Amino acid sequence: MTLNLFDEPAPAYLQPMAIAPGAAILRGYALPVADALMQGVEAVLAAAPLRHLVTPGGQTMSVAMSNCGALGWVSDRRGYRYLAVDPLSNQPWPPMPNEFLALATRAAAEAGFADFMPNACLINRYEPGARMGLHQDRDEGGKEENFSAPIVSVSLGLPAEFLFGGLQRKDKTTRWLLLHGDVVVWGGPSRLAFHGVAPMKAGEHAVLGARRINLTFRWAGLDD
Ligand code: MD3
Ligand code: FE
Repeated sequence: MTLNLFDEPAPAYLQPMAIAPGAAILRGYALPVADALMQGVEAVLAAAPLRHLVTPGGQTMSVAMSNCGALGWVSDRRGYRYLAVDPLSNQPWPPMPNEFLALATRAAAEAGFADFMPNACLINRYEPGARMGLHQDRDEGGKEENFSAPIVSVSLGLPAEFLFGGLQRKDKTTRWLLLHGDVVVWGGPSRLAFHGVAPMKAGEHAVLGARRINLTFRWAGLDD
């Protein structure tokens, strides 16, 4: 007897699981393209190296960051903002690799955002001990405060304990383990939810070693 794959139901990850209104997790969705994504990451980082940004309050972030696409997120003593040029090189950020854009738009469509067109991809690199405090992502909205576009996140490498809260800092958080290949789409009422990442545990991922890479795809407007 031959297994007819065409009669199989769609794999579970093609049914996005809602974790909150507007937020859907697609477990393992990026696994088939994880190696291609990592090739893109290494190419971007060769042109725009990871760096530990300083917050407006003067703290050096434990997560190292870079960007690709038309706009990149930066932080320094003057504030948080999106820039078209990498301040380290005074050159445009590297273009978004085609596989990045293809995965992000396909995942957004699975979650109900058919015409997501990201113009920014933030690359976060976590080593053991790195963390990200509870925050909202508000810098994309521009002057118009337009948050209609979702954010798509892709996790690669070591697992992370992700904290997901509500629209106010004091709201209680739920914890989600994000694994290599997981994709999450954050839109609608979840777009401005507080969230963070607990300190990373030590570990060794078979492909990435002792690190986690998180890609977040965004549509960002400019303030001017
Ligand atoms: C929920 N990054 O870069 S990705 C960030 O794992 C950031 O590196 C985390 O928070 C990381 O800003 C979390 C998941 C994520 C990203 C954006 C969100 C969740 C979100 C925006 C709104 C709500
Ligand atoms: Fe965030």
